[in-house]
Amino acid sequence: MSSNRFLLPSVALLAAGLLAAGCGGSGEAAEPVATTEVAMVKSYRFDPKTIEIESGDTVTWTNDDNFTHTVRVDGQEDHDVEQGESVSIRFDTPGTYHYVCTLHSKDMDGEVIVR
Ligand SMILES: [Cu+2]
Repeated sequence: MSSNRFLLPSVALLAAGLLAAGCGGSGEAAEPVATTEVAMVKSYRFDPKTIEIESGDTVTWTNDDNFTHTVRVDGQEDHDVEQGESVSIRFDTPGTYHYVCTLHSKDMDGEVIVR
């Protein structure tokens, strides 16, 4: 599932994330994970919350929770994802893409960083 190809370069990012978490208090550290698979896990979370992909990659979100969720990348259409279903979105342009579940937007959001 998740590739380890960015493991070594991520060490510095991880340390920075831990420092930021220590200072900020609220909100979890969200160091990017190099993967194209995101699960909607119990309950009301995208896991991992921040991912890093290459341009042209397709990200698949799979709903492993007991509720219907959605994936809406900012500025794009909303996709309903029922329990056990998944949705795939291709990213061709480098950038940072924020997305939410529009049903639970206060709890469920994440980011796709396209290199
Ligand atoms: Cu949701």
